[in-house]
Amino acid sequence: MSRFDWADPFQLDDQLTDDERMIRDAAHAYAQERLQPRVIKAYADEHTDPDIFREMGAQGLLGVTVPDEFGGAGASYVAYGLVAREVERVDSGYRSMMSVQSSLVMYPIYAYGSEEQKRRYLPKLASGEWIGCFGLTEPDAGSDPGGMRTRAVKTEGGYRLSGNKTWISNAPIADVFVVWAKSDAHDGQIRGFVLEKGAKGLSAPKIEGKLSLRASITGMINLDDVEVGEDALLPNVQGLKGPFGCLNRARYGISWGALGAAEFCFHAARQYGLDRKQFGRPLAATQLYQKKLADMLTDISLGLQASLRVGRLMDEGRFAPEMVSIVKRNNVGKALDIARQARDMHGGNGISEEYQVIRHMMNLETVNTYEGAHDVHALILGRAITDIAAF
Ligand code: TGC
Ligand code: FAD
Repeated sequence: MSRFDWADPFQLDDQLTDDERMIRDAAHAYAQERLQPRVIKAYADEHTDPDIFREMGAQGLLGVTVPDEFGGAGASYVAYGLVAREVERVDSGYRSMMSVQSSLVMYPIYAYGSEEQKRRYLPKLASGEWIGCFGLTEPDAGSDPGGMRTRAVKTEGGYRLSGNKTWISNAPIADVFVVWAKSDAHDGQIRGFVLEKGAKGLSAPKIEGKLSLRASITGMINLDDVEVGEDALLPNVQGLKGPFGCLNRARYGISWGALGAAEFCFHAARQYGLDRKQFGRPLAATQLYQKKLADMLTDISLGLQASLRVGRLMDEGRFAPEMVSIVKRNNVGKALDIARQARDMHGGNGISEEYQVIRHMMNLETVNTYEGAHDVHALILGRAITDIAAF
């Protein structure tokens, strides 16, 4: 028999390789030493510091799964998940910055790009010198990206792009834009294009007034007859499976990340309950308080084991997208419940920025919606179970 550790109930640590533990520890140290001290002010001021990309790049936290010949770390999907967990333990917005760059910008260029595209973009994205964004969602096409209106029209030397993307993480500070459009030269199929800041007709205004994910900048991408060369097209994929191939990776990372935020809230609620006395005893001495902690511990531990399993299958090339839907939907939904409970367990202090649980709670509302809303993942699973699409 071994001793029970409430902070690692199923001995997850033992199930990791030395490399994974090393990457996890480096991400933990960076997140706690460099991100944690600035997050409260960044969130209050709705400020995104672009230097964070360069810092993450220097720590090897961008493009963790991309081979090192292109500047990545060449590590496992489990390592990538562990990084997401450590960064999101501080703030979902910081994890968003990291995961868009890694899974939604570097991955498609690596998986679908030409050799020239890989050499031009990946090393600078890995170092954080260039910031990337991923434009799929449109004002009238969110859960249903197949309904997008953005068009690519063939020209003599390439393509002319027109349309509008919205709710795009990193867009206002991006140097590189991975944009998905229906292409008339390819039977109206969805194709990916890599655009660069400064292209004529390309603008990316900031979306103001977010009350969630305030440390991560979000914007639109307006494409007003943007002319690009043939070399902007991602040559090796067409159809919705292009963007979905990227989303599989990002959603998987989120399944780990959200549990990092949940762990922060759980640990904070535990400590608060031990420190705070009412009716002559610590809150943590009451049955209701302990039940809530027990529920949190259970959901976090089960969720981490499930993400670890999906990550191992991903590393072996044996995962199915529905597995990702299970862990994204479950872990984010549970994390949101945990953050709401932790907010309540802190009483009045729970609404203060100082205790941080309300910031996680607000962030997780976004995480529950983006990368496939909670209910949309239920419908993806429902289709797999019944063979009937109920979208
Ligand atoms: P459907 O008919 O199901 O599929 C069309 C084609 O795509 C293929 N496919 C996939 N391929 C790989 N992985 C997946 N997960 C795939 N899902 C579908 C499918 O095989 C088919 O291929 P082919 O060759 O036969 O054409 O498509 P549908 O239009 O019925 O889709 C329905 C649904 C609900 C699955 C889908 O539209 C969906 O997932 N909606 C959610 C949209 C979403 O997740 N948007 C995310 C935007 S990016 C974002 O939020 C970034 S936030 C980042 C941050 O800040 O962290
Ligand atoms: P809708 O699709 O209109 O959904 C609204 C509600 O209806 C949801 O509850 C949904 O579950 C439900 N619903 C939808 N369809 C059905 C159905 N058939 N049956 C039952 N219920 C249904 N997108 C990008 O491309 N790139 C990014 O970098 C990016 N970053 C984002 C950052 C932030 C902060 C936010 C908030 C969003 C971001 N998104 C990004 C967009 C995100 O992916 C979409 O918001 C998400 O896919 C949902 O689309 P929607 O907002 O249009 O909602």
